[in-house]
Amino acid sequence: MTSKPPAVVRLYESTIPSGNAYKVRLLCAQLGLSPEIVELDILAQPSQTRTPEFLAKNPNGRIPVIELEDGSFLAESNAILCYLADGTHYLPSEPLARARVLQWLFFEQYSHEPYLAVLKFWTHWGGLDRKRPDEIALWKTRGQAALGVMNQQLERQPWFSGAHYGIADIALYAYTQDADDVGFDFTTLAALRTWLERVRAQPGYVAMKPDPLGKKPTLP
Ligand SMILES: N[C@@H](CCC(=O)N[C@@H](CS)C(=O)NCC(=O)O)C(=O)O
Repeated sequence: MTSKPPAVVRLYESTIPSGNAYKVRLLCAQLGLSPEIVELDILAQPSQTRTPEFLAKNPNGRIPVIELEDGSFLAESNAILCYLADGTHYLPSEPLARARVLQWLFFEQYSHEPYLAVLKFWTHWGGLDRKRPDEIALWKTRGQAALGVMNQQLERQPWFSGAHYGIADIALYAYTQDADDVGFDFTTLAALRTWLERVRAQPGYVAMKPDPLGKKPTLP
């Protein structure tokens, strides 16, 4: 008999809204989990995630990180989603269905988040003015391509997690939901737009915390 996995007691995230941390907050809300929240200033120089104390929790020096009741830590948003969703209807247990969820989690980290999240970070929190126009254009092209791939998949099935909403949807929703703010174009992506609405209608849905600057910047 396998023993019960240790419960989450604390979530380390950032003071500014982070899509990667939001994924964990959304799943926790939907699972009825309320870990203590510790917010770190990632815009500080150096970031509060680069202290020896935090590096002992995550050697990669990034949030989100969860702390478990046995005193251990787990980093990487999508690994955290897998851990928390295990044994629930947010992550199928059948091997192929589960691997297909992983397919979209890896897609999110390799082909989606590096473009949408990074462009959002440069635009909202600084750095866009130091980028060359061709660099910005490349990030925008690659991010837009990822949105096109998502739209194609959603023309075939309602959810990335399979027949039901689950963690692949949560992972991909985080940086897609407000990508139009930084210049991504949804006009031809009807399936993607209706999926965003379906995610927002899920039981236990919570929105991402607001941007403290309250602005909606656009790309030059
Ligand atoms: N692949 C990681 C990315 C985590 C990440 O990039 N975190 C950012 C905030 S969204 C961070 O902690 N930045 C602070 C730093 O790099 O010092 C994940 O999915 O959790």
